[in-house]
Amino acid sequence: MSRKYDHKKIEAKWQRYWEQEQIFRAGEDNRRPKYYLLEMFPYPSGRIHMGHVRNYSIGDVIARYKKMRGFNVLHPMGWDAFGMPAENAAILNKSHPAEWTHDNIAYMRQQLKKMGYSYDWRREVTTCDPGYYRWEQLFFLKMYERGLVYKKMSPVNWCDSCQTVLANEQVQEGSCWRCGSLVRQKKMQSWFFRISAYAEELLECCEALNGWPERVLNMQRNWIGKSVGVEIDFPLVEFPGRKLTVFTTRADTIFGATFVSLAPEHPLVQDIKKRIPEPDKLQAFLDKARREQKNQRQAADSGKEGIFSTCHVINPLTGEQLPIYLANFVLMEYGTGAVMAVPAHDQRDFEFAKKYGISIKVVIQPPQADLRAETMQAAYVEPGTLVNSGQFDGLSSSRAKEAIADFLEKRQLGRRKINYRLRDWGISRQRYWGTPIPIVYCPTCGTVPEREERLPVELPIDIPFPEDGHCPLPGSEAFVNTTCPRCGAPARRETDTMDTFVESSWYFARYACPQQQDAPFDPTAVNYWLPVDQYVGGIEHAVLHLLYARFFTKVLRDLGFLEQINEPFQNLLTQGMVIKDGAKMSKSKGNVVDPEELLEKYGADTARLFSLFAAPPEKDLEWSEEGVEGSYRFLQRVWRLVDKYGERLAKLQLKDSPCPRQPVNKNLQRKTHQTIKKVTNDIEERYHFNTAISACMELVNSLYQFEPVGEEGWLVLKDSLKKLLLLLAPFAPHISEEMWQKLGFAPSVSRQNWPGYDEEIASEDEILIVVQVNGKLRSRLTVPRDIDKAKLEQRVLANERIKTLLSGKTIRKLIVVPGRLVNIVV
Ligand code: ANZ
Ligand code: ZN
Repeated sequence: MSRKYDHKKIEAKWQRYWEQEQIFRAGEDNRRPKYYLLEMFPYPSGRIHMGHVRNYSIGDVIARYKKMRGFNVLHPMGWDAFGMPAENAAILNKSHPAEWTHDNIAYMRQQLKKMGYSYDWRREVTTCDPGYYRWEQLFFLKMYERGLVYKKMSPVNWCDSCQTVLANEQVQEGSCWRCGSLVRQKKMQSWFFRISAYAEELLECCEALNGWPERVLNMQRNWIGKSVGVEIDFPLVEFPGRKLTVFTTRADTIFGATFVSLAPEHPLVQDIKKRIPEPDKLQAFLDKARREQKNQRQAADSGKEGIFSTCHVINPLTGEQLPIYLANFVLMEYGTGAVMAVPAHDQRDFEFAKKYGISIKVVIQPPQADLRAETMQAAYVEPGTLVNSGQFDGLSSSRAKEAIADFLEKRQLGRRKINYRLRDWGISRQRYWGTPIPIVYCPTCGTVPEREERLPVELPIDIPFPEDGHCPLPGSEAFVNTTCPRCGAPARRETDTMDTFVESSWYFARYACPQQQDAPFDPTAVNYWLPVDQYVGGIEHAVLHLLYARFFTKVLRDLGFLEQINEPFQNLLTQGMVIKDGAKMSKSKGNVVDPEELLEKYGADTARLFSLFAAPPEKDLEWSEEGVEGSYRFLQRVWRLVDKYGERLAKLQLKDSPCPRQPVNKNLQRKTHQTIKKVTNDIEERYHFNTAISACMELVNSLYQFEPVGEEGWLVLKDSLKKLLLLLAPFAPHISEEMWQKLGFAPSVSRQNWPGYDEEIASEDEILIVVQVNGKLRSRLTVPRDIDKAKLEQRVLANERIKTLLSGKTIRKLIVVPGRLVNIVV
């Protein structure tokens, strides 16, 4: 065995060993508790980056730790393999997206293997395989049957030069991220998943997700955006017999409404246009509003603009006529697209009223204050007591909301209503590299779902991929031409593919039975493994992926595919970013460190240790070359220790747990048990791997100070080193395996049980130290039992009594008898 720490040789050796011995293969086993550890699977972009290293190292520590704790661990890995980058790269390199993707997967797979992650590689899932996406097409069909999928005309972001719909994230300041041309809103037929049908359940279940960070839950709650309010019908003055319905959460303010604002897209605008004296001015306003991005229009600080429609409504409670304005900040997608505007109590309405000279009427008084419209500088938006509100005067806001809702419902002027901000999930993409939507258009039967027996609808691979980036599907006669599943006549296939977020919405369930041929899931396997016990991934998915996956889990449950689970991820750990020179490591910033360089120079164990040691998982991790070197030095330090004693210790038979009498030996044993306790708690309670690793470093310091004497000393040393290696194994598995073997233990350390600790041995009980000056008893001190020499001397010299005795004298010698006494010779 080599004496130098040769990381390359050692890492290759143990990776081979783990693979040969199938150490990380997982299978259902009812005798053992299961533990499903999952990291968010990567997009096969070409190479792994430091963000992956961090994410997967965190996951791997937990997986290895849980295995050592006796859990039957499932730890799979796969590829989120569809998506636009493959198409763009293919255009750039004149290759095919499939080829590019598979090459990348092959490269990244061997990179991950070099990191020594404990994946069960037999369970690898690749989402662009027909054997995977065929099940997604089946889910689509089942959802279609149940009305959970529908097609509708809706505005989308469209880039003329790229000839494609862009996701909202792909629109940057109104322009296409790829070619820079202006993106326009285009109305198109698109497919939607009815996630809104699950809004309430998705919201309610947030309460039960106590293993999730509160921050993520709040982002989900806000995204779902439940609002409890009232819809109120306002009769239209200029259109007799017709009504305008508004949605409000503040029915208590209805007496304060002084105008009504409409979304530019509201259907009533068409009627208004016909009778307005200056339709051109109105049209100019509408065109401008249309160009503005939705989010821009609603931002609190953006300019509030509007135009008077020349029409009016009647406030059903006061009988007053109120002017109708079109306003750019009212969104058609929310509520009814119409708002009763109360400038005294809504800030946007306040600013709008000031700008357009509309009156302001106070109807809510704060406690102990007398608001006046003339002197108000801003809207008063808090609850209060009603004034100027007829029969409702004197009621509190909350009571008035109920009373006014009752009043409106009784007279059929309005109704209680719950609104959600959550919109249905638009999954149509006019892209090639995605799962084909299994729908056929027949001239006689119309829109017909594909028959299950004809799945998968395979994405054709052997078609030319156009250089200008056009989607080749609509032009591929072989793909498009088919027969109607219902009548058999010639028909055409849908050429939209699904959003790639659909594949990542259920991959975690497929890992339970990736080879299953005749069904998406094997009930025994999914019932055994799901839900995921611990999910690890980036906060950037707080809403999108995590919400979609939760939705999909509930849909699959209701379709009967997953029976016993409501939620996919029991616990969620969101790791921070990897930062370099103050910015997130990213290609665009040019500050990336390629993990491959780390692997080459220092090895996987160092790369893992650094990314775990430099920060707790949720915090950002600042890249530091010195930090990497520090981790490397630490591993070498442990290596040398084992190298120094290994040969001798390998011959020594270790009895179960030594029972030392000597204080020095006892001290080391205590330190060892304290370290086990600390590392265990840091992992169990908070995943604070950084403090766990520094505890191991301290133990290594103690081991360096330790001089083994006699059989007892050597036994304690071996016991302590053995436990150190067990503690290090999840963090730096390769070197731990090698040193484990060097100490004479049979491989593999990865198969061992996590060490236990004895609370009594670990307890830091205190001892009494006798302090002498020139041999005479002068004082007694209580100190921790394992206090080191330097600290003990400090404590003695800081003692008031000793200080006075020593004043003016020179200390010639300080004799320390550990655990007993200190003698100062002056
Ligand atoms: C009258 C009122 C008075 C309002 C007041 C607020 C304060 P959330 O809580 O987010 O649901 N609103 C309704 N539909 C809208 C739309 N399509 N675009 C923009 N704003 C809209 O917000 C509900 C409130 O947002 C509603 O209550 C409505 O203004 C406005 F002192 O009605 B409120
Ligand atoms: Zn037909």
